[in-house]
Amino acid sequence: MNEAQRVINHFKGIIDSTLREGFQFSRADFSPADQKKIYSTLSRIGIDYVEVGNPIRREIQEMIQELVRSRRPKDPKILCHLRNRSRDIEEASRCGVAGVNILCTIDRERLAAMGLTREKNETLLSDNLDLARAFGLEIRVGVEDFFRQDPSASLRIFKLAQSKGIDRIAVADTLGKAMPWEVFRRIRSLRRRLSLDIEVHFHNDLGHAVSNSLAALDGGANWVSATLLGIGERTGITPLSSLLANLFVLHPDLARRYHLRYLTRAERLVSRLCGIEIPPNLITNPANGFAHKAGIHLDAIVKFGPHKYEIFSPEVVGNKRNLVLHKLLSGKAASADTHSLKRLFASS
Ligand code: HCA
Ligand code: CU
Repeated sequence: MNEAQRVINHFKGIIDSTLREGFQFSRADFSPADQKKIYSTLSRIGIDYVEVGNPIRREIQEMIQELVRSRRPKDPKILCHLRNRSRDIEEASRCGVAGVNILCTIDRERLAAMGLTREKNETLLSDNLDLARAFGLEIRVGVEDFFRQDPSASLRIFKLAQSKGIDRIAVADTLGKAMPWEVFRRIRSLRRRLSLDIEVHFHNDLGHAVSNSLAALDGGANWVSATLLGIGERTGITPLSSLLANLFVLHPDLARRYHLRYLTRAERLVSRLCGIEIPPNLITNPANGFAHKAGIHLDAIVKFGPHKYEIFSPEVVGNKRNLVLHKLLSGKAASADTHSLKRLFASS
């Protein structure tokens, strides 16, 4: 089996965290109405799960309840992101969400500040998993800052989760420090030791979030956490459009399960709400995502068609082609009839 097939065989779905991790982006402050718009845009794309914040904050709780009330059966399932605390689980259950994403810290100093040892934390987790189970919630347990923590301590948390029959474990690269080859190796090792689903969450501090997500899928991960535009804490996490574009390239049939043509519109919505441009390195950027400027590129496009310099056509992600004629760069193409050139290759 080659890498592309392995990635696709392991992949089960996407957990969008624009309403949780994305809310932690310095420029984000989504009103309840904005959040409903984001949720429905994610639903249109066909996203499997949407992660929301912790309902112990009243405003967040009201928002979650509103999403749950207006949710239609085919809309993404809603997951609350929680700490390893019984109170959080009780509040989530009261909201009527499908499940909980519990995040555990195993850092000794952080635990000590909460009056906990690793052992006490594990007992607490065990009780909280029973509680969430009793409420009939789907459960995921994640380890924060996985790549800097002691592997055996993480494995103990995951084994405990597995023994309780929970649905997924999650690996969070909280600082965005992991390298793709390390991700592949560590996830493959977890895959060999555990039978339950693995979710991954990669930050983008070093620019590896997308590659790391793919390396994790290759190693045996099943679920990927992403946000529209990739927004989140600091430089954010895996951008949804990049992730889906990769899956489309690896396996066009699988990515047809998602409606990629809504991606540009969805990322434009979030860019507008945050008061920023769509970053130029995203395929959904309307000005440059599919812009062609170099003479060599334009010439090949004229002679053979846009596929010579496009990985797929802009319509796939709901974007548009943009031919940029510049007297210094475009060579002969620049002297061609601009209008007919543009008409010929402008996408609808
Ligand atoms: C954070 C928490 C988190 C959690 C990820 C997860 C991280 O730092 O805000 O629960 O999967 O990156 O560790 O986003
Ligand atoms: Cu994060």
